[in-house]
Amino acid sequence: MFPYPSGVLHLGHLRVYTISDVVARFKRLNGYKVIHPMGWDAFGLPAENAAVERNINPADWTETNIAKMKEQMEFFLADFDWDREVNTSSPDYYKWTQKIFLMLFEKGLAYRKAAEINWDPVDQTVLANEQVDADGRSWRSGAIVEKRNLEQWFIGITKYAHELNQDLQVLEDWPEKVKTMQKNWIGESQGTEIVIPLSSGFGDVKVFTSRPDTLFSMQFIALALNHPIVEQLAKTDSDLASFIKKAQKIDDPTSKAGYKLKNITASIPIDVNNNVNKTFNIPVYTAPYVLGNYGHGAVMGCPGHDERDFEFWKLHEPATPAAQIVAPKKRLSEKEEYPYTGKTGVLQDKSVLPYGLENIGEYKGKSVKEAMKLITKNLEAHDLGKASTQYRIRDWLISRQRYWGAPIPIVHCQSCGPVAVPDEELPVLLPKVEGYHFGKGNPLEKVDEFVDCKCPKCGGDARRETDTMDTFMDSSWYFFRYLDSKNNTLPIGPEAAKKMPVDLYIGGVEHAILHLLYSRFITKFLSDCGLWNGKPHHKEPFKKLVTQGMVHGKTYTDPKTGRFLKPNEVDLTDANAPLIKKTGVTPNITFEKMSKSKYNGADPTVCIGKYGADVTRAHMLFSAPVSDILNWQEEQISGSDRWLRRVIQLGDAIGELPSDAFKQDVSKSSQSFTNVTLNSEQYPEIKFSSEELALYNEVRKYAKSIADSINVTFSFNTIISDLMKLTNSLTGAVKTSNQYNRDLIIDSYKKLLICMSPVTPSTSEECWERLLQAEGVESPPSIFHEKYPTEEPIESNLVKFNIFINGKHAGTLEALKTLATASDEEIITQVSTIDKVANTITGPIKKLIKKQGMISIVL
Ligand code: ANZ
Ligand code: ZN
Repeated sequence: MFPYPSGVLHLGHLRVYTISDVVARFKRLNGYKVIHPMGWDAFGLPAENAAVERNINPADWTETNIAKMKEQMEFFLADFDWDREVNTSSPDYYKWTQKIFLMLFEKGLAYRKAAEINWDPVDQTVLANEQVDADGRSWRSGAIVEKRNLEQWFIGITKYAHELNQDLQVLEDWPEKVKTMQKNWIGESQGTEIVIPLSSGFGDVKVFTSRPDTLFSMQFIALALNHPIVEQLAKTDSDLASFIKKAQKIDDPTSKAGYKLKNITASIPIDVNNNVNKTFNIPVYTAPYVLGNYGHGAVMGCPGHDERDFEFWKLHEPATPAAQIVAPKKRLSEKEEYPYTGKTGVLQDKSVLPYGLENIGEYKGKSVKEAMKLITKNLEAHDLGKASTQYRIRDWLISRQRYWGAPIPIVHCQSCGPVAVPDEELPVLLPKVEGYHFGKGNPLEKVDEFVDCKCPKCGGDARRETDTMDTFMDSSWYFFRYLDSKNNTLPIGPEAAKKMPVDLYIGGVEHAILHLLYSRFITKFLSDCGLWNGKPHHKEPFKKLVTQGMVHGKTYTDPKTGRFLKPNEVDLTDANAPLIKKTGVTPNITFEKMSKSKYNGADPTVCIGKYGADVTRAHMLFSAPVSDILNWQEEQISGSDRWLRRVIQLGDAIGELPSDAFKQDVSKSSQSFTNVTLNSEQYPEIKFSSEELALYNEVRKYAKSIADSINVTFSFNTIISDLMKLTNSLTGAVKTSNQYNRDLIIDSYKKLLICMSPVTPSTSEECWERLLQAEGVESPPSIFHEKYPTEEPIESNLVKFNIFINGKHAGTLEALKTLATASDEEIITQVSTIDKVANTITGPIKKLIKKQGMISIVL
C-alpha cells in the first residue's frame, strides 16, 4: 500500500516496505520478474491544512515531502521500481481518475443526491465525521457543527454489493479477519419483504424481515423516525413532533425509546388459513432503533423472538405477554426466558407454547426453514410479500468541498443539467490557488476562471463542478497504473493489464474495509468495462493480502501522576533498571502507539544512521511476526548487529586460512566417505565425509526453511533465526577446517550470503565482493544476479556398524552399507581406522561375523 507523503518516514513504513522488499529480492533470486513499485497517495486534507498554516501551496508542500520521503526510502535500501512511480496528485494520474469517474457516470454509477453532511459554519466547510468531536464541535474552529442537506456525488457501489460479498469466498490468501470485516460491512441479508396493511386510509408499509417464519407472532410495527408516515403524522401531532426531536439525538441502536402513533393500527397481512387479514389489531410505533436507511425503515416487532423487540415490548406494553410461535424441540416451560431467538426449533401452537396462537394450521411442526419458505410463498400468492436481499452498505459519497483532490469532471448547465467534460478536455486541471484563499470554504469556488465555463453540449454558460473526489477514489485503481504508468492514451493498456492481479499486497489493517472494498469494486468495474480481463481472476485485484501489525514505542510514565516522561527525564545508565532522574523512582514502562505526546517515537533514519540499514531491517523483521504488534526496542538491536559482524568475520576468517588448513588428501584424512557424487560439476570427484555432508545438508535445509517462510508461512522473524543458526554451523565448521573441503566451505558461505541478501542486501553484497576478489575474480558480478539455492538435501548413504572384539563393544563405524558383504580384508582395513580397534587387533583373527549394522571379530 502506497504511503501518504507526510514528509516523514515512520517505523510503520519501514516495517511494511522492508517486508515487501525482502519478498521482491527473494523472488528475483528465484528467477521471477518482479514488479515492486512505489507511489504516493498525494491528495488529501493535510496538504490543505499545511497550506493554511504556512501559507504555502499544497502542491509545493506535497512535492517537497515526496522528495524527502524518497530519500529516506533510499536509506533503508528499498529496491523500488522508481520508473513506475505514480503520484495521485499529478495531472497525468488524475486525468485517469477523472476518466474512471466519467466511465462510472456514463453507466449511471456516479450520480447526485441530496445528503446530510457536517457543516462548519465558521470555516464554511464540510467536515468528515472524524473531524467532529464528541461535543459536536469542529476539530479546527471549535464551532458547533450543523447538519446540512447538500447535493453530493455518489458512486453506486451497492450495485456490486452481491458480487463483492460473494467473491470474498475465492480470496483464499486473505486473512479471515479482513474478510469477516468486509462481509459485515457489506451486510448481505436474505429475507422477505412483507406488505403490512394499515388502518384509516394510510395504505400500507413494507417491512424487511430475516425471519418471515415469525410473522404470526408479530405484535407491533415500528417505523423509523424519518419514515414518510411518521413525518406526515408529526405535522398534526405535536407530541410526536417533540418526541422525534428528542429521539433524533439518540445514537444507540439498543434504545428502547418509542412513541405509539395515534389513530393508526396494522394487521398481520394473512391469517394461518391463508386468507387476507384486515383486523387492524396491531399498534404502530416510531422508534429510534429502527434505522431509516436499512431495509424499508420499518420493522415487524416480534417480542417473542427478537431481543430488541422484546425489550421494547416489555417497556411499552407490559400488560401483554410476548407471543411465540417457534419453540425449541424440547417443550418450553413457562418460566423459561423469553425471547427464543434460536432457529433450530419448529412452529408450535398453544398446546406447546404458553403464549402462542390456538391453532397454526398447516404451519404446525414445520421447521424454521420450511416455515420461512412457506410463509413467503403464501404472501407472494396474495402479492403481499416476496423474497428479498438487503445490504447494509450504502452508496459511496465521494464529494469533498475541498481544493486538494481530483476535480470532478462535470459541468453544470442550466438547460442540460450535469454534463460530462469531454475526454479531450481531460484532465480538468486544479488551478493554482493563492494561500490566502484557503481556510474558509472551498477555495475552488473563488476561482472564477475555473468555475465559469461553457456547456460542452449546448455551448451555453455553465458552472464547473467545484467538488473534488474522495482520495479513496485515487487509491482505488493505482495498482493498475503501476503496470503502465506512462500510458497517455489509457489508464492502462491491454498488454500491461495482463499482469494483473497483484500477487501480494501488504498494508495496515486500518485499510481492511474501505480502501480494500473500493479497490475491489473499481477493479470489478474496470473489468466489466473491458479495461482488463478480470474473469479468470474473479475480477479481484489482490491475490494475497498480508496485514502487518503496528509498531509500538517504549513509553515511560510517572507511576504517581501518570504523566508521560520525555527521554531526557529517564536515567537509562542501567538499561534493566531505568529511573526517573528527578525522583529516583522506577517509571512505568508500556508499549504504545507512537505519538508526539507520549515521547515514544523512534525515527527510522536515526536508527539507520546509527546501525546501518541491514541491522535495522533485520531487527525489524526479527522482533515480531508480521501480523503482530511490534514493540520497538532499540536496545535489543545489538543481537542483529552482532550477527552481521559474525558473518563479516567469518568471511575474513575463510579468506585468511591457508589452503593447507583445509582437508587435504581426501582418501587419508577422513574415516569414511559417502560415494554419492554431489553436484558433480561443483565438486568433481570428491566424496564427502559425514561432517561435510552434514554441512552441505544444513545449508540446503535452512535455505528451504527460509524459502518456506517467505512462500508459505510468511513468518519473517524465523528467517532471521534460521540465518543466525546457519551462521553458527558454518562458524563451527571453519573452526575445524581441516575436516572440510575448502570448496565446500566457500560454497556454503556463498550460499549463506545469498540466503541473507534479501534481508541484508549491503552486507551480503559486500562480503560477496570481498570473497570473490580474494578468489581472484577481478570485478565480481552482483550477488543479486545469483540463484537462490534450491537443491534438496542428500541423504547419507552411510550406516552405523557396531564393532565387537571378543564379544565386547569396541566402537562404532560409519560406512557404506556394502561393508556388510565386503571381504574380510576390506573390513579389517576399515575398522582399523578406529584407533581403539586398531590397537586391539594384534593377534590372528579366529572368526569374523559380518552383518548389517554389526561386525564381530574374535581374536
Ligand atoms: C422480524 C424479526 C423476528 C426479525 C425475529 C428478527 C428476528 P439483518 O439480519 O441484519 O438483515 N430490521 C429490519 N429493518 C430494520 C431497520 N430499518 N432498522 C432496524 N432493524 C431492522 O436484520 C434483519 C432484521 O432486522 C429484520 O428481521 C428486522 O427484524 C430488523 F425473531 O423482523 B426482523
Ligand atoms: Zn447545456
